[in-house]
Amino acid sequence: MLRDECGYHGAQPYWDWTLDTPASKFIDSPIFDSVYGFGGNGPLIPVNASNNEVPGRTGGGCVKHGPFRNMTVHLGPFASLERNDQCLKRDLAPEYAAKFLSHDKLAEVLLHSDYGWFARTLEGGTSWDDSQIHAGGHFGVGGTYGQMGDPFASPADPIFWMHHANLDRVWWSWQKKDLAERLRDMSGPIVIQDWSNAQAGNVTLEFPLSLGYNNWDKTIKDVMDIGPLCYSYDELY
Ligand SMILES: [Cu+2]
Repeated sequence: MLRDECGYHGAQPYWDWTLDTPASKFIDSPIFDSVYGFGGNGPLIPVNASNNEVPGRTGGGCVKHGPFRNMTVHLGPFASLERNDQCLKRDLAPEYAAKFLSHDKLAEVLLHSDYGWFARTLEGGTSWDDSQIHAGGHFGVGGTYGQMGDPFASPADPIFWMHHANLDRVWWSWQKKDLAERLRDMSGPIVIQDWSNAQAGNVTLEFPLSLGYNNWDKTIKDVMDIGPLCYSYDELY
């Protein structure tokens, strides 16, 4: 639609966060540039004791610079279905981000030979010490108060799409290391973090993907190969 209806002829960008580590480089990353990027941090808001403080958070308020400074987010916090207009917020956590978005952490993920361990390693655990690259991008940008740290409202921050495009690039990089095998390798819990399958079973290649609004119902099997999805990556890890 961007190409056909809006005349867009550029690429779909991704955020290679490994380039923005160590922590001393994070806040000055070009992705947060206020002219050429997505704008940066919000001003520091002291943490409320009832909130789960992301280690080393530095912001929390409304994004004040860049193209999204006047953006209104309608959803959130969390699973609320009520319209709730608010500003776009960021709460950058450089030390946390750099710890979990490093080349070393990425290497741990890519080392696995089956998808189940690849995905489980990419997700990490539920404590701040036990995160991994997925959480690294979310809480490194969203901290305690930014939308990126909210599992429901995070897609409201345009940076979300850059982070998830890169996670897709990580997955494709991993698949390309043994493509014939890995185009068919799928597992993992249906319910998030339910590694012991206490709440539901594992996904399979037949698992349905409903894109509702986009009127496109497929199964996981149909999206294992990015070739038929008509895109590729300029560089793989
Ligand atoms: Cu995510």
